Amino acid sequence: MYLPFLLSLAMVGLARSSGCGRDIPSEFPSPGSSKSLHLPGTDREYRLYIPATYDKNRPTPLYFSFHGASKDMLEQEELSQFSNPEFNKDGIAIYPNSKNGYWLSNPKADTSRPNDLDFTNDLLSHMEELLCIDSSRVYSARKSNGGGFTIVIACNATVGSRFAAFASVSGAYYDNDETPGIGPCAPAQREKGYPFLEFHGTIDTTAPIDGSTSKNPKLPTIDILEGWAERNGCGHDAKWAQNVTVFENPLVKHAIWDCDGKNGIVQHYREGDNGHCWPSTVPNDDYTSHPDQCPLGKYVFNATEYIFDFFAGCRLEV
Ligand SMILES: *[C@@H]1O[C@H](CO)[C@@H](O)[C@H](O)[C@H]1NC(C)=O
Ligand SMILES: *[C@@H]1O[C@H](CO)[C@@H](O)[C@H](O)[C@H]1NC(C)=O
Ligand SMILES: *[C@H]1O[C@@H](CO)[C@H](O)[C@@H](O)[C@@H]1NC(C)=O
Repeated sequence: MYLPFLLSLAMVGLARSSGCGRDIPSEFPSPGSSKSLHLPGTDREYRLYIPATYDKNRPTPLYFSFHGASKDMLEQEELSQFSNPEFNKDGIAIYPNSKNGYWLSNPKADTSRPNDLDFTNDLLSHMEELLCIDSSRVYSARKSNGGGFTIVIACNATVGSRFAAFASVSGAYYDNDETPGIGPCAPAQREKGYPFLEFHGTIDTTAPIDGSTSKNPKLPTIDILEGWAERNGCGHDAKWAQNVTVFENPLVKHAIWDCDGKNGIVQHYREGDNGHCWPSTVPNDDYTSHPDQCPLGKYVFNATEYIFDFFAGCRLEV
């Protein structure tokens, strides 16, 4: 008799989306599986994974995972392993597909409206309406060009403010101040700031860690990290609080910024002897298909594991 009362007490603090209490729509995957779908009323595709533990009455975290340039949602599901319950213990994973292989921020992206920001915003609303989402625990992770798009999302006051934290693996960071539909970085103000986790290989030649001035200019990773440190309340050009060795061979350094009482709000893994590859201790497609970029064949840690750990500590105030 007291059970519903106890249950409702247990849910205090969670942000229940309007989809809570609804049955899973018949076109969606059944719990424990994935399916490719279209966002209704658009030609945009995405892949959705619902965990076996899904309960329509319990708000569930939602993890976005965006593919790299000229890749797609299926490849990203395989690469990021966000549908693998060994990494993703209990969340819904969603893999949006780009229009033409490129995300807004890449010069080759299709910038016509509705653009990738509109799509991301609408897709999130669609999920919140149809599934029981914990709106304080919506996250965004990406690879490469997707990594650059992470920044685009975080920088947009409307869309970025709906995500609790951001992760980028080997991000390609274009300077988008003049790009139509993006413009200068202008995130909404919020107390908890914008947690940002970045991974980058020191021998990446696609999105070089120190940036590139060649045909597709990209910004140095350190500028991106310091930019988020500054927006999170660290001073201009703030140095990291720690930069520790986590593996000796290959050398992996973990840099952490503590800003304005928000410890570890910006973090970075600098991966020695790794190129444009999603770090994994089990060889993934990056390692098997691009031995030139990923000469070690696999890596000493799993980026996915670190991403889920980082996200677990980040919630929006709702
Ligand atoms: C932010 O994204 C929203 C949703 O896509 C869009 O309508 C708005 O124009 C964007 N804002 C800026 C400043 O670009
Ligand atoms: C951390 O230390 C490494 C090696 O000592 C250095 O190359 C790097 O610039 C430092 N900082 C960051 C943010 O990686
Ligand atoms: C990936 O990293 C290795 C090495 O630390 C662990 O042994 C694995 O358990 C881990 N995989 C997962 C799914 O966390």
